[in-house]
Amino acid sequence: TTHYDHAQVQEFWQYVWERDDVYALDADATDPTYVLGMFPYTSGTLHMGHVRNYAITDAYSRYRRMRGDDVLHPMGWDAFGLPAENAAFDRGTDPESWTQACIRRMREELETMGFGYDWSREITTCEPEYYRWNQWLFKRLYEAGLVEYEAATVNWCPDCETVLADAQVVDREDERSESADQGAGDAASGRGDRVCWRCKTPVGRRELDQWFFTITDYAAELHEGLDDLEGWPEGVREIQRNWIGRQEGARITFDVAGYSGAGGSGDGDDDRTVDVFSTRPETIYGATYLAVSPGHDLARALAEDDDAVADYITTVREQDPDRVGFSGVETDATAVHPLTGAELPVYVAGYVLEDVGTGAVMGVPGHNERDHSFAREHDLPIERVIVPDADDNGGSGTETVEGSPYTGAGVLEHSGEYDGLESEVAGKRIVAGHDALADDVTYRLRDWLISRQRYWGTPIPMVHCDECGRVPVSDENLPVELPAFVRTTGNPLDAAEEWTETTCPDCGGPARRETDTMDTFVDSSWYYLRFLSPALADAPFETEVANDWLPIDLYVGGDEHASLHLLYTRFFTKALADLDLLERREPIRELVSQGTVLYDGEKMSSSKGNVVTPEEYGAETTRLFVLSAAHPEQDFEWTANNVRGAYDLQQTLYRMATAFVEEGDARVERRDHDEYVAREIDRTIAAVTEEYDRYRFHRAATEIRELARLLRRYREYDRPHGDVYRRGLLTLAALIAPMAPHLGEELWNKLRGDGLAVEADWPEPDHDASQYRLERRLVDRTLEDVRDIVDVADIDDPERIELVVAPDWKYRAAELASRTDSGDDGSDPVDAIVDAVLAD
Ligand code: ANZ
Ligand code: ZN
Repeated sequence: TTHYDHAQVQEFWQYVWERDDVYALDADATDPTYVLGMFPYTSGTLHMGHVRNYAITDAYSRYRRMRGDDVLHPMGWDAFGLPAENAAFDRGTDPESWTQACIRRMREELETMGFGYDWSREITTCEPEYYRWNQWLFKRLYEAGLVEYEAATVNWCPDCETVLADAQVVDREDERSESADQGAGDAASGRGDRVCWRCKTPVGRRELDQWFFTITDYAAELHEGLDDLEGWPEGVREIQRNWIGRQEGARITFDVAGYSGAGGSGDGDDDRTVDVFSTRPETIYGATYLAVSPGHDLARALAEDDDAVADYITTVREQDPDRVGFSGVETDATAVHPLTGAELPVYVAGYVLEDVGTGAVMGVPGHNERDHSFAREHDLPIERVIVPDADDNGGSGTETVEGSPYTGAGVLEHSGEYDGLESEVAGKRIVAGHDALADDVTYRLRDWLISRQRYWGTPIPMVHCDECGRVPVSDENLPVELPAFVRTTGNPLDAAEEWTETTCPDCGGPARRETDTMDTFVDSSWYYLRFLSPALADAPFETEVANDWLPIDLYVGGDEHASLHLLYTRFFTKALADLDLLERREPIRELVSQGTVLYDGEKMSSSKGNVVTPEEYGAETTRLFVLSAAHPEQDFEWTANNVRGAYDLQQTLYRMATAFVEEGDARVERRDHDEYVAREIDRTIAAVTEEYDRYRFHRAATEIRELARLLRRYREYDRPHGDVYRRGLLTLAALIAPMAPHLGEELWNKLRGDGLAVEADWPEPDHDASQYRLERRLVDRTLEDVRDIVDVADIDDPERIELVVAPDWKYRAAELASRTDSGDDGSDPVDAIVDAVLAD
């Protein structure tokens, strides 16, 4: 039969690959090429984003393998998280069974797609063998001072009496927040009427002690390191830069006096200082008040004697952050302006954020939007100290600053000795000229809150003892395993009383286990290391192996992970390096942030019901289509037509190989156009190699199609030369095998009859192909078109003509030229073609 039965072909080769264990990493590999796709969250089914992601890593690993590399291409499961808990709650099952069922289904789907993984390295984050190392690593970070236990504000449902993850806080209209995927990573948008997903009660706020990783200790390195990540898309680096939010400015110290509280912070002094951070020190003469956040030490101290302050702090804490606005309370304290000596009022204000800068600001209403709003609301003076440069015609120079603040650069006024200076120069001089000011850099990055008051995660390995305080569980007692799941509105771990009761590792007295579990982003921050030694029993990974095998050579995933996951992974790597567990400080060499698959302009997703399942067209068609549709980083539209195109290509290649084998009808003497085709084969090998090296699968596919078309013409025209034609077909089989491995095997098998394409050597050009590697983008030119182009452009350089000439046209013309004998003198047939065209 000449019909390519994709289902049968897929099943057959998948069986052979598994039987021959072709994807297992060679046991003596010393420095394998590490290709990794972001492991999937166990949601129950693969979506088109996964398929695209894993088609990319699969094609690249197959290509590297054929180039002769040892390749590490593993797969695992991001298996903890809130959705499993919700599903279990809704369906009366437990998260463990639900997750394992999801894994079974998804693994089958991956296998159906023919993705080649070393399944002996499979890891599952919800299994104690994995999460014990989360606990172990938590302890190492704890010992290194990178873990803190601090009060933080959480969403609280007063009816269910439980903490809610951001994903469990929904708009009143919504059934459930759509982005329930990764749990509580991103902050909820906070607009509208925010209610509990389960009981629809409006959500409040609560203060709870929570566990943090102090990622901010690495802010500077995380920021600077981005410049050297040359294999990362600039867009992702920019997202990380913004996330880290480096800001240059000055730290300004204000003396504060006039309140009677003893302070409570233990420094015992009535007079204290408050540092503020400002990006615009040149506006200092416009400062008309000082404001501290409700969590600032000064606010706490003032609250002791001032009920209004205490009440305000409580109110803000319980409020939805979006409701806080520009509320604030004036205190009895005053701050001394460090340059003018003026006494400024001191406010506690909710718009000043506790963990940004120093948690305090100097209010400059004339030049800062937020300060302006605050001043309007509290009748504070608004002063203008910078006017736009006259020749800047930057606008509102004459307008009063009452109406709107002037936030641009300009020239100073009402600023003492600095009047008349350009703002940038003035800023530098002001900082240099006063002890109360110093250059400073801050980062918007916050510490990583890892506590989740949920069941389906890694238990934080700490106990609370009345005598000893917080004590880590000893290493010998890891893992702290999850107790059986119970269905409850709150945190099931709080309900597991027997589990919670334990003894203190220090004093042996009664103690309670920590019931918070870890953010699932902890699991994914170091999983890439576990793949290196997945069965290791006494450590999370082997340092020597990691030092030899890292970095990840190619990491592929969706751009929704451009900020958090990739930042956390980089943080973990640096922290592990500081713990002497690793040499490398950056885990990923090349990163591909794959684009979105669209359907009618919308993201293909199960919630929109527009998922085209791979089975509809066969796995191979889907793979080939998603790879050939666009550059991996670009979005593309799923269109039936182009899917059909990917299907037809397979049929064509299959028919060509079948016909050749069956008919065996070939010439033995070589003519000019045989040489031409032979060189085109070489040229294609060189071009496809270059495209695969840069993950430009869509361009590799175009080259492959062009060669296929040339070979077809070659054969249709006359009996082709046996060796040339056969080599052409074998080349196609090898070149397409990384993207369409089942087809690759089938062709290889037909033409060679032995060995597997997956283990074949990557083809090498017979000739020096470099001289033929001219770019050709116009593939469907006819003779007439070419003559027009040559005429219009008045081109007389044959190389430039070659740029616009399609290979199949060149073949036909080469044949024409050889028949008119113009190629017999050994001249380049392409020259002869050009002559023929021009002479016509
Ligand atoms: C005085 C000033 C004058 C500022 C001026 C800006 C403009 P942006 O504005 O995003 O670049 N800031 C500092 N710490 C803060 C905190 N904990 N909570 C809220 N705001 C805080 O951020 C820099 C500015 O944010 C800082 O510079 C500070 O206001 C404010 F014409 O200081 B500025
Ligand atoms: Zn104790």
